[in-house]
Amino acid sequence: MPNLSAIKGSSGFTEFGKFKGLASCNVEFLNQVRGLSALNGDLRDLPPKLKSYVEENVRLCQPETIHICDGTDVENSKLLKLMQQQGTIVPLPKYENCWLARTNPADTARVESKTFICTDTKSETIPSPKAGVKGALGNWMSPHDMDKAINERFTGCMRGRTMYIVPFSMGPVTSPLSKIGIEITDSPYVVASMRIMTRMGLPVLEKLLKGAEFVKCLHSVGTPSNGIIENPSWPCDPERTIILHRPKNNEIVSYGSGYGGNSLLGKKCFALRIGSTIARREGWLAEHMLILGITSPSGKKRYIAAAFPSACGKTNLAMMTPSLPGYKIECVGDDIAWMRFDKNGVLRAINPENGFFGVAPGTSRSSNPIAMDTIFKNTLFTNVASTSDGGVFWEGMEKEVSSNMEITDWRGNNWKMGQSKTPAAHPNSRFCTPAKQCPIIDPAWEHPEGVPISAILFGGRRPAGVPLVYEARNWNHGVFIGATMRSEATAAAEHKGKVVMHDPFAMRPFFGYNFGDYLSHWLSMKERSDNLPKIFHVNWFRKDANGKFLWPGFGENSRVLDWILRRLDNEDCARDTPIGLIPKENSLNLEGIEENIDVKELFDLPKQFWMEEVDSVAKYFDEQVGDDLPKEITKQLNELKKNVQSMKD
Ligand code: OXD
Ligand code: MN
Repeated sequence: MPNLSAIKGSSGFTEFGKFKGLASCNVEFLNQVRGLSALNGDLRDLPPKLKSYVEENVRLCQPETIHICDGTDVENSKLLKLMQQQGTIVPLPKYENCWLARTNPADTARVESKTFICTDTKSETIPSPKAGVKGALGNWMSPHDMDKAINERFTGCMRGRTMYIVPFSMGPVTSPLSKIGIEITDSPYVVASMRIMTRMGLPVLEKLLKGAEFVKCLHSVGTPSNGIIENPSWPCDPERTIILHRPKNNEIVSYGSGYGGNSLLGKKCFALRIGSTIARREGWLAEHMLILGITSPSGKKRYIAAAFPSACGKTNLAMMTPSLPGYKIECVGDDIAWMRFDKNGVLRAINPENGFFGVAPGTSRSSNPIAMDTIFKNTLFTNVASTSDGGVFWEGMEKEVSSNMEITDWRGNNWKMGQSKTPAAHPNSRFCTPAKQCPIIDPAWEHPEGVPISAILFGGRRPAGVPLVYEARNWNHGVFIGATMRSEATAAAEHKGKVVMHDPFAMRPFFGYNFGDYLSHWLSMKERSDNLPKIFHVNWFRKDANGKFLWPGFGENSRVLDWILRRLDNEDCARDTPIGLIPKENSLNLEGIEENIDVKELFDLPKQFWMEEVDSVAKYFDEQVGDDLPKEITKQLNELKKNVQSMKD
């Protein structure tokens, strides 16, 4: 049995020396590695697939050195030191082990337009849009074009750099629901972030040695074709950035960006895009959902999964401080859920991640005190503003810094509260922080069997027409509600403005395969259980005619969860409407709420709005999904149309 003792004994660094000039030959490569030091035995013992994956990419990328990551503290400290020397991060002395990275301003968000899924045929990846319409459900690339894109960008792209080999697990290492990945990257920032966001290092290598399969994740920040790196502290190649996925080979290739979902390949690329294709093959669900545990005043605990588009408050809901007395919320995850029916038909979920990569602006003592109690140690901040006392600042923290504090914005310029015209923190600035630091992390958050899910919520930012909460009549209706989700665009990707976009299942940027097939897969889950979770739609963001939010949100959302739990207990507190079940009059607990709530307007269903909504959904399905739309979804749409037509004006 191979062992890792040499790596374990290496005090953190597993460097395999200088590899200049050994670009071409397999045998030579391995011989050189073997000849280097006592550590070589480990490389020799690595599973053949991993060995050849590394070897293949050394040949392609031509790094100067290789570093196999063991995930230890010693290793992490060395990487942090290196990043400081390179100017990538600065320490934040106000806190314990916290760091701030400022990116190249051209590299600040996910790039959906440059993200592709590669399959033999286009229809495996995306439904065919109607003639003359631009597809909005993902981008396809042919295998030939993918190979070409890789060769054009990756050949020699790591010259002069270290290639890090990052073994990581999505999900607890011992869980049968987890999956392993290997990220090859030339970014120490990515390594340090992956160490927070995933389980990374030796325990994963051990599992690989026992024969576990892995998803291949190749990443480079890139080198522009003219060879000039404008901002050496944050190398990237924005013009040629590309994020590629080949589901057939469980393979991800990402070039040109060091930021978030573009570079931390365990997250969106693996856990959602490749994850959803594996989930389809294996009969489970990989979803863009938070997972929370909620205990009612009677002591009964349930788990809820909720899908909201990027930057719509998943982290806030997952860490909510309930305003309703007697309720307790505990957090399992804030972004991704992998869910599978067990042999008893119970839907079990794990959070495949190990940390939170949360949007910083808007997070404050008043909006999310739990997050604020989580993030001020062992955290890597990116593109937030900094304060003269060695701390951080972003929009929403105005009451949390004294007025004489000097602030430096995310670009490194002086910034004055109330005077500067640009935001202090980039709207998509982030904290990357270990989940276990969350004071309300659920005791079962790492249970290998996952937590049992009783309800699924869909939601988005809907300023008009959509009520605070409604319940699906059954599973198929719930799938339809997920399919028709829409939300105002946010800063998480490159979209601009307040346009309301279709974002089915909050997965539009993350589908790994044809959305029509994805819908069929969801519909087929019905066969797997007699005990399906109930499905709901929520909207915390409805506004009145003056543009003021009708619902206070945050901790008050516990009132909506209370109603949902009562529905799970089959309480007779719902009434049917053309769109689904909404709370019966006075059944939403508003006791003690400070605001004046216009319940009538919150639950109003304007006929005109819903007629337009039906038309917009019908147009979207027709233009974007066409023949790939499952018949059941068409049936649900016709039913909604009929119901809406029969509404009173
Ligand atoms: C995220 C996103 O970073 O959805 O979670 O963009
Ligand atoms: Mn997300």
